This record gives sequence, structure tokens and C-alpha cells, in this order.
Amino acid sequence: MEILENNDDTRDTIVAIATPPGVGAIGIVRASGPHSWRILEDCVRKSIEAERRVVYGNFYDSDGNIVDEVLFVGFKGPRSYTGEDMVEVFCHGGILVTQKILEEFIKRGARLAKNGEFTRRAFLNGKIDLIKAEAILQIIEAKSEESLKLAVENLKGKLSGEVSAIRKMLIDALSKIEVTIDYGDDIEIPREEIAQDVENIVKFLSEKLAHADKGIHVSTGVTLAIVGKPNVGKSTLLNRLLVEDRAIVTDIPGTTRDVIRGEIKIRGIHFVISDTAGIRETNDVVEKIGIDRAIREASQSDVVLFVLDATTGFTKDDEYIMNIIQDSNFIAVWNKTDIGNKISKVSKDGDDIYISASTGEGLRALEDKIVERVKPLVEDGHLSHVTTKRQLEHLKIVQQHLKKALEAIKSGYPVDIVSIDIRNALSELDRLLGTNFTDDLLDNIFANFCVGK
Ligand SMILES: Nc1nc2c(ncn2[C@@H]2O[C@H](COP(=O)(O)OP(=O)(O)OP(=O)(O)O)[C@@H](O)[C@H]2O)c(=O)[nH]1
Ligand SMILES: [Mg+2]
Repeated sequence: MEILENNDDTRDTIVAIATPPGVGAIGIVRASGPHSWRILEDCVRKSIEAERRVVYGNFYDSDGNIVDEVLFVGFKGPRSYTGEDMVEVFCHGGILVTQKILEEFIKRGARLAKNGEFTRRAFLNGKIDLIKAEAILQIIEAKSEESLKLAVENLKGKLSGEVSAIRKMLIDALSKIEVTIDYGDDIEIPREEIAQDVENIVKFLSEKLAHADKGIHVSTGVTLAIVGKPNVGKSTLLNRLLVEDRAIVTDIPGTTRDVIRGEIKIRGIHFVISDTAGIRETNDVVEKIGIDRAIREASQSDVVLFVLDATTGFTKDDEYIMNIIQDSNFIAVWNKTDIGNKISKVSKDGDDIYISASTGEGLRALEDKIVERVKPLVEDGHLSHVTTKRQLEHLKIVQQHLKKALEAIKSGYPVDIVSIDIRNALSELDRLLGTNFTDDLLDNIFANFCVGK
């Protein structure tokens, strides 16, 4: 079987198994593109007749053998997920059955879809903008009620609507400027009015940006790094928090070499938690790389759990680590309190936590402390619908252009200069929505989707 994997042609008919690999009650194979109806009709030996109507039939392979009894449905573009002609086949959820149905489509001229290619086509065919495409991925990946809610609201057009509103306000401001450029001699230039318009938009945007981090945290999870010198019980703590034997634990210092991640929910908040290599001076090349990664992880995380050993007390190694993380939002966690009591106050707020990762003692207090620290990051009430770093970056650039425009108006620059800044802001909004895009950008976004979505 030949699969044309590097064919980017958007006129191809693409096919994929849409249900997760494995055994289940039902398996779904979906196809999109100009030949999707013909291929399916060929396989079920009857015509689809009406779009959006479920039909029962037998699915035949090219030798005339029945592969399975199936239900199928056809959609006519543009009234489909991708905006093209599409079909979906519902078969019994076996690995071989779905695979065979997929192969029959490919034998008849369809090609295997790439990750997210159905959604990519929906975007290219104008069914959704990029923000909505991101929302679809977030719905699939949602790990908390809040992130699901934000994603669904964005799919329904919440953030896209806000962005379009800003766009409209900018176009209004721009048309006032254009009039003064074209008929400046006859019309008094309403500089104050334009300044006021732009100022209003800057204010509106500032409010969005002020709460953007919260939307992103809710959607992608709050990051929590466990750091400390070797052998203090970091991996034991990770395993305890995940309630899973994820990381290797031994009494040999330097056991963990790489960053090990897991995801947990604490009091409804979604965390991405990472265990790291013990930080110490070493000549071991591999260990050194691990330690660099640990330090990077600590600097990039929202909260750092600085694990200390109650059997050794605060040592020179701890002092070294403390210097590295002093600007981080860290919680000092004294571990092994079941066998040691050499403890001292380390936290800025004097609020050290005492635990035994082995017995589970003190874990609740630690979780309470973590939640207390991250509450401001995810607090409800002001949740912004900006949910990805990409969205945030574009909006920040829009804001910069508009601030420049405002300065230019206020310093009495000619209005055509102001209009350049506003136009730049507009094209940045277009990039955010995807009206203006590059293939690289699309590759980046859709690579995170599964095949069949
Ligand atoms: N008694 C006691 N032993 C612990 C506790 N936590 C960890 N240990 C033991 O301490 C040793 C080191 O534990 P790890 O979790 O591997 O320590 P680590 O900080 O990940 O070590 P590296 O990966 O080498 O940096 C193991 O023998 C654990 O069983 C604890 O709370 N109490
Ligand atoms: Mg470890």
C-alpha cells in the first residue's frame, strides 16, 4: 500500500481513523475531499442519496468480501466540518476493521490525512479562524472544567468576536484619518477625536492583556518544578503527588538525570509538574546536562518546590540552589521528617512546609500551600479568553503599534504617519485571526492535533 505522505495538495481526498487506536464499541473512519462520496458509495455499493442522513449498509473490500456492517453519513460542502464533501463511516470498533476500511479508501484514491488536516482544511475553507482552531484543540485536551469552558466559549466565537470588535474600531479610526488625508484642506482634522478613539482601544486591550496570563494558565496548566540537591526525595515526592510510580527512586545521589513531567489536579487546578536532576557540583557530563535542565526548568516554572533534607539540614549545596531560585516563587519543603529533624527556616515568608514523601505526612499542608500560591494566577472572575501564548504575543504587538499611534497623534505628527501604525496594528490582528498566515504557522498549530481531527 502506497501512502503519499508528503502531498500537501488541498484538493486531495484525505482519510483517517477518527477514533482512538484500540478496541471500542464503535470505530469511525472519516474522509474529506472531492472523491469522498464516490469512494464510499463504491465501498457500500449504494448511493448516499441524501446528505446528513444516516444510512445502514455493508462495507465491501475490493475483492467483494464484506468487511463489516456499518452506518454511514455524507455531508456536502460547504455544510461540513471541513467545508468540503465529507463522509463518516461508523463500524464496529475493532483495530483491524477500522484499519481495513481506511485501506479501502486509500486503495480507491484517498490518501492518509496528516495531523489536524481536517481542521486545517476547515480553516483554509473559511469555516473557522485560527483562534477557533486552537479552541478545538483545547477542547480535546481540556483537563479542567475551567479550561473546557474557556475553549468552548472561544469555539463559539468569544475571543474572535472581541478581536473583530477591536478590528472594527480601528477601521473606523482609520477611515476618519483617511478622510482628513484626502480632504484635509476642506475638513478640520479631528485629531482629538481620533486620539480618543485609539485611546479607548488601547484601554480595552490593556484590560484583556492584564488577565491574559490567567486564561493561559487555566488552559495549559500551572507549571510546578521540584528542585533540590541530590537524594533529598524529589522523585519520591513526584511519585507521591502523581499517585503513580513515575520516576525512579534509589538511595544513590544523582539518580534522576532528565526532567520528568506529569500532570495532576489539586483542588480542581490543573498542574504540569516536573521532577528534576539533583543540583550539585559534578564532573559527570550527563549529570551536568541534567542539572542545566533542572535550573532552566526552575526558572521557567510558575512555582518551585525547593526540597530540603531534614536528615542533613541546610547545607552548602542548598545555599547554592537557594541563590539560583531566589527570584522564583518557591516553597521550601523539608522532607524526610520521619527520620530527621535538622530543620531551619528558609522561606522568604518563613512558611516552610514539613513532609515525609515516604509516608505521605504533611502532603495536605503542602497542597494547601501550593494552591494558596497559585490562586492569583488562575483566580476566576477576571478570566481572559486569551488562552495561548500565540494569541498573547499578537495582542501585545497590536498594543505596541497602537501606543505608537497614540504618541504620534499627541505629538502632532502628520496623520498619514499615524495611519501607518494603525495599519500595522490591523495586520497583526489579521495574523491573530489567521486572515494573514504562513504555512509555518499553520504547521506549528496543526502539528499538535491528532490524525483524524
Ligand atoms: N525516610 C525517608 N526516606 C525518604 C523520603 N523521601 C525519599 N526518601 C528516600 O531517599 C532516597 C532518595 O530518594 P529520591 O526520591 O530518589 O531522591 P531524589 O531527590 O529524587 O534524588 P536524585 O534523583 O538523585 O536527585 C531514597 O532511598 C528514598 O526512599 C522520606 O520522606 N523519608
Ligand atoms: Mg530523583
